[in-house]
Parts: sequence; structure tokens; C-alpha cells
Amino acid sequence: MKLDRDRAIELVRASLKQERYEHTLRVTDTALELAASYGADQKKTELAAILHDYAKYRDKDEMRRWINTESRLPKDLLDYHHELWHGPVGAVLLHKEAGLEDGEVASAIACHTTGKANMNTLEKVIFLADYIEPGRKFPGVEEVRKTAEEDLDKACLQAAQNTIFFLMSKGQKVYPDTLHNYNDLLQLIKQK
Ligand code: DGI
Ligand code: FE
Ligand code: FE
Repeated sequence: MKLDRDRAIELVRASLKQERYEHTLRVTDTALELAASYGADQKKTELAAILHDYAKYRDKDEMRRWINTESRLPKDLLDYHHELWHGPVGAVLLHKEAGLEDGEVASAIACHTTGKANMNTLEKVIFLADYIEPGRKFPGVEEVRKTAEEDLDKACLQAAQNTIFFLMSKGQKVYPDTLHNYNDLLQLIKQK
């Protein structure tokens, strides 16, 4: 079966709790607005946003097994919080279970929690939409929403910075891609 918008909605309706499903719909609306402003493909944006949290409720041990056995998945994930696993594991499972063939959509899903260096516009749009969707109440999110109206890179940088502050304040490890995302955006903005 072709993985189009309607099939994607069916999949997440079946695999997500109601509140997470509603988050997904808000991320999709937000991502489509950002895509229109910053020039990302609307169809890819819609599919990536709907599916970004596909693996959010997978069993931790199942995800650990996938990371151990699937060559596409970075092994260092196992040294970091399991909250980081659902993006990369979700991208692989969507390929295996649902026929997701689009590598750009898969990549945006894979890095939606941490970001990474050299993100393309689609990846930035999904990363940011997940952070600023109207249901989010993180400290500082209102400022990021304002910045998102003017500059995609600056808004992603603020989101990355807030997340790193949050993790440090709780004494948690920061995944290398989270730091790579921050460093890369900082450099990009300095060069503008
Ligand atoms: O799946 P969602 O709840 O919609 O959002 P998400 O995929 O952005 O996951 C958010 C969680 O991920 C939040 O608790 C912060 C955490 N996170 C993001 N980057 C890192 C991280 N946690 C650790 N330990 N290290 C990181 O680098
Ligand atoms: Fe997520
Ligand atoms: Fe999410």
C-alpha cells in the first residue's frame, strides 16, 4: 500500500495515544506553515510531521534490539537516554513496516529530537515545528515562536540552546548530534 497522507494518519492513529496524536496534528499544521515560509516541499513536510513520533510508544527493549541489529542505526544511541531512540528507530521501522521509501522524509523523522549538523530545510522545519507547536509550554518557547516568523536558522538555534540548558540543569548527558546542531547553526548565523 502506498504511504500517502491518509495511510500515515491511519498508522499514527493506531500507534499513538490520543494526546500524542493531537500533538502530531499540531506539529503538522505548524510544519506546513514553516514549509510555506521557508520553502520546503509541502508533501514531504506533511508526511514527515505526521510520522515523526511513530515509534514513541515502542517498547524500550524492542528499540534496543533494533539499534543493536540494524546497521543504519548509530550504536552510540544506547549510551544516551531512551527518549532519543524513537526518531532514528521510527525512521527505520517506517521503512520496514510501512514502505516509507523517501530518504528525505526518513531523515527528517530520524533527527527530529536532536537535530544534527548541516540540516536541510525539511529537517529544520520538522525539528522546529516539534519544538514550537502551540501545545508546547517549554520556558522560552514564546521567543522561539517569534523568531520562527523571521529566521528559521535562528529559531532552530534558540530551540537547541534551550534544550541544552534544560538537559544541563537536570544533569543529563547531551547527545553529540544535539551539540553538532547547536555548533553548526551558530556558525551558519555568524557567517550571514
Ligand atoms: O517526542 P516529543 O515529546 O514530541 O519531543 P522530542 O522528540 O523532541 O523529545 C523530547 C525529549 O528529548 C525531551 O525530554 C528532551 C529530550 N532530548 C532532546 N535532546 C536530548 C534529549 N535528551 C537527552 N538526554 N539528550 C539530548 O541530547
Ligand atoms: Fe519525538
Ligand atoms: Fe513530537
